[in-house]
Amino acid sequence: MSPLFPALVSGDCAARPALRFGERSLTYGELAAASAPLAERIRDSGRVAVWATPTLETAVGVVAALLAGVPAVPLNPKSGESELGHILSDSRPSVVLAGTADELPDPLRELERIDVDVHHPGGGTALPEAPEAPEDAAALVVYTSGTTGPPKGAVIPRRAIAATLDALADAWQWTGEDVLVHGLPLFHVHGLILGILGPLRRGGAVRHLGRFSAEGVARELNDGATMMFGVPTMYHRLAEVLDGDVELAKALGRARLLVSGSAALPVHDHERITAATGRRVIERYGMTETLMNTSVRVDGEPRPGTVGVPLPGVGLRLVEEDGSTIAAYGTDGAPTGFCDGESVGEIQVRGPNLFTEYLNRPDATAAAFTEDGWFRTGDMAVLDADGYVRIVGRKATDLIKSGGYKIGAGEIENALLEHPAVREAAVTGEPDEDLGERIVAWVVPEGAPDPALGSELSDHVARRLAPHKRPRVVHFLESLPRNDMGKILKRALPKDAE
Ligand code: MCA
Ligand code: AMP
Repeated sequence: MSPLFPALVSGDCAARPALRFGERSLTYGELAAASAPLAERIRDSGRVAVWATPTLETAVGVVAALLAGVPAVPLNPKSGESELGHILSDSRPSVVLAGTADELPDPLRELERIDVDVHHPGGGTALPEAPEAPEDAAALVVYTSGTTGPPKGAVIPRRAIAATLDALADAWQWTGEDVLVHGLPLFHVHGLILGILGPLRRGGAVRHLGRFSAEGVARELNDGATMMFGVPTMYHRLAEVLDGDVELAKALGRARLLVSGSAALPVHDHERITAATGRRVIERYGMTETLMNTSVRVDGEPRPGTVGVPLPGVGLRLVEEDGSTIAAYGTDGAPTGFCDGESVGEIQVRGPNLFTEYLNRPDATAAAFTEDGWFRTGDMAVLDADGYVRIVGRKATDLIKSGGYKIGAGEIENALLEHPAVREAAVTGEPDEDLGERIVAWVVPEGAPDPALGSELSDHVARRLAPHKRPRVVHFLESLPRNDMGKILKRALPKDAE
């Protein structure tokens, strides 16, 4: 297959900047020199875990795995014991790639550890990508939450990465001249595939902030960065400070492209940013399993509140509960059916951008596709007459999007129930200005709750799963509302009023 990173393997761009994390950076030549020997070393490994801190080491480690044709499993370095244990026993990596100074938790100490050396001497060597890696070979296994149970590993083939990044290049006129700035985590599709592999596929540069901040964004946009990627919480935080910060407004006004994704950006935040900067934020819609499906195009009409039109190569349809198609819009031809901006159906997609399977979960993989091979996203939407997609909700209320992270109510409930002071637990997502949704726990305690139990339960979830999965609010109740069958009626819970 053709290489995933032509600029890296050709050697033509050796002197061009590729990656920058704070003060540390690599040109394409240096990236080739660092990743080539690492690729050689892991070529015969099974899966390779990557301790995905927001650093050069993570980027080099993932690039090396892709060059070697070995699937990489990015790990959230803040994963709690139970989540990390599940991911390791499910994906069974043989090696873990980490930075020299990283302290790895116990379960990872059992694996062979390779410290990534980003400043390998002898810069300038370029390595051809593994010629044997076919297009449908696994490139990444990315863990994503469902409504119940632990996260599932979505197996993402090389083809999907190439297809999605090239479709975005078409929609955004994204070239090697672009310099991207972002502060997204590197263990999810948004930050890793779009935010690191995207610029590298184009032969352009990325500057990672390590941690998102308005100052960091302004500094980089004032210093030549042309695009920014972020989740709505980041744009909301920018919108909150824009009024009093003329310099930030000027910096954002300089950007060629401001892109938001992973959750809906409220129209109010779109409007505040446009009013202050003169720039429109472009939304795109994707999923771990599908990579990117739709986007507002730079040559199209920006329409806040929509996620744009299907990307090249993506087929999209809206489907009724009974399986009948309401409307469709795909690669071939104009929108058909009820493209009236009112008829709601589940978004189903197909195309080269899709994952191949959930690792070790043939049942879940089969359930995710229709009989005729379309992927059920679980997102509900309407289609406008000109093909713009407007997401109106989600099929499963037990999936929560907080800060752009997808979190299953079930996994948090299970973690809460493991705590000795919890007799019963239910978890809901409530609207939150900053996070989109905040996680709220409803707990029936064993006996009278200690005043500190709320924060203890929150810490317990952070330790077991991950800090972003911790309940932001914990309510104590005498009993949970249940129906005649004993099922918890979440809709009958009082609204969280914070
Ligand atoms: C807080 N912390 C704790 C606890 N409480 N640690 C342990 N125990 C606790 N009880 C720590 C956190 O680890 C963190 O540490 C710090 O306190 C702040 O945490 P938090 O409040 O959760 O973070 P935040 O500042 O509110 O983060 C907002 C954020 C973040 C930066 C917007 O939510 C974020 O990065 N979101 C991006 C999500 C994303 O990339 N989604 C993509 C998946 P420290 O200070 O060390 O950080 S979706 C996807 O990929 C699809 C394909 C798509 O369409 O894009
Ligand atoms: P994840 O499983 O973490 O990859 O999250 C995928 C989900 O994020 C999708 O199914 C959508 O619900 C949501 N999502 C992603 N981008 C957008 C967007 N621009 N607007 C609304 N929802 C989005």
